[in-house]
Amino acid sequence: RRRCPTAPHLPCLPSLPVLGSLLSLRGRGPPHLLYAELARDHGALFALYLGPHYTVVVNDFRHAREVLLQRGKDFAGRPKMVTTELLSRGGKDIAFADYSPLWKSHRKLVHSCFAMFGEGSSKLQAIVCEEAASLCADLLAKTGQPLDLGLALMRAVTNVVCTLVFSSTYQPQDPELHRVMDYNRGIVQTIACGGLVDIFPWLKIFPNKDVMKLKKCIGVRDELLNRKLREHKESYSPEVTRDLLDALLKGQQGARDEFRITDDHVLMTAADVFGAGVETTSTTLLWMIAFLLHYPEVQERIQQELDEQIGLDRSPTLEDRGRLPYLESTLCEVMRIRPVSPVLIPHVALQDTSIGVHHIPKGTHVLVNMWSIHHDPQRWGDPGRFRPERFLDNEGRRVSPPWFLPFGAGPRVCVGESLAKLELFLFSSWLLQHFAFTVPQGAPLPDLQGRFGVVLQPQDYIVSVTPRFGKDSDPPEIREVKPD
Ligand code: HEM
Ligand code: PLO
Repeated sequence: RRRCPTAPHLPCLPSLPVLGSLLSLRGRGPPHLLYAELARDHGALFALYLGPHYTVVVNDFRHAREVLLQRGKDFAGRPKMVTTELLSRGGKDIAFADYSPLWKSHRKLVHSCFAMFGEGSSKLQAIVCEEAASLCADLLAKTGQPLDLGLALMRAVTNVVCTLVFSSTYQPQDPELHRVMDYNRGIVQTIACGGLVDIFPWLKIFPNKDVMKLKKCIGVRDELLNRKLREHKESYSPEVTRDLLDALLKGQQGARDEFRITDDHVLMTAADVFGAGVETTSTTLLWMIAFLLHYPEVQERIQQELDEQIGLDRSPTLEDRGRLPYLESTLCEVMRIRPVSPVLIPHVALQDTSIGVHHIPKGTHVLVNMWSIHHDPQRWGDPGRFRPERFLDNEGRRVSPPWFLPFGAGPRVCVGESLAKLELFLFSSWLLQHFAFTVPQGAPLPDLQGRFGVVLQPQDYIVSVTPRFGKDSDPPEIREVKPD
């Protein structure tokens, strides 16, 4: 077994000049499973060369806690990759931008915008409930026929972020909505997926099918974003902050020179929030329904809890959060067993530092394999089984162990965490209060393996929805939630 010269006790995969350790990795399935398998042979922390890049792979909680939290600042960098540089115009966004003072103030600005629109204010709840109501109406019209939930869910979550970012929404048949879904799909499948151009940047000089597809999708996205920004600038007034785009324009004007973000930063931030907001939430909800089809007893128990705590006379609101621990623990279990981001966006060591007893030189790439952490048999009994009860204590109260980290942690923690949790709670409670989800007759159960990309998505599947209220009882009243 090879050792790394800088960390003699850290196992290192065999590597060749130029190729690095690629020969040990080729054709062996999606990276999260491959790294989990390598961790079984080499230990939870090992190193490899992805092309020229010395990369350390973290597979257990103890090391992840050091990288993300205890020495989070040391590891807050991001590598430059061909695909993410294209997507973010050279790192002018939040997620794929390397650490810098400008990035720090930019991230802070986005955080404060979120605080203004979301989290504490009931404006966000009103937006989500309106979309949840529209989603339920959409599904009600399709009862009895097998359907692909993806489309309806995608519209609902897209409209939430569209309202937050641009103050606009889409009708179901809007061709622009379909364009957005198409370009997102293309980007998810090609961006930062450990593809060869990200490992060997010089490959970009050759025609490459994936890079061409990515460029085309980015072109479609940019046309849409440019139009939105133009319209906002035309109607901008400093007295009213309609949405995130207005707040960013305002933040841009107020800042000192060295912290002033450019128009490109504003656009790329909108793109991040729009992209992350849509793909992650819709994917988690799709995984949830897929698992509920496999585990109908879990679905029934959630519905029993909804019936007891809320009934059919009113719709769930955020105040009901503490009253629905089983629903909440099911959402946690979904994010544990199928983390949307099974391998976090790569981190980079900004200075010489360490993980465990091992020295980590500045510039080392670090991959945190959340899949391994969420499937560690030492921490989770029977990790392959879908068991929401693991997030409940003996009294039925919700508990969350520190090694459950679906949003990451530390300086690079997800900026949308509270928005995501709020949306997941409201959408899932509205959906399960209104409908029973079953596998259409003759159709197979959804595949639970997932389609690999930057986000781990389920394969498309179809489902039947049946309203849970009979002919004699009215559906729950959809009451408007008034903003403060
Ligand atoms: C980063 C998970 C929803 C915006 C991340 C990271 C994870 C994550 C694991 C990376 C942490 C790291 O690199 O160490 C999730 C999950 C979601 C979700 C599981 C929903 C179920 C959202 C939403 C938004 C969002 C709704 C925006 C509105 C971002 C951004 C970053 C990020 C901008 C980059 C942060 C940075 O690099 O500093 N998210 N996310 N996410 N997320 Fe989320
Ligand atoms: C989703 C497709 C969009 O077109 C572009 C985009 C922007 C931000 C990305 C997001 C995609 C996927 C999920 C990511 C998010 C930033 C943080 C989030 C990677 C590629 C996660 C889960 O880490």
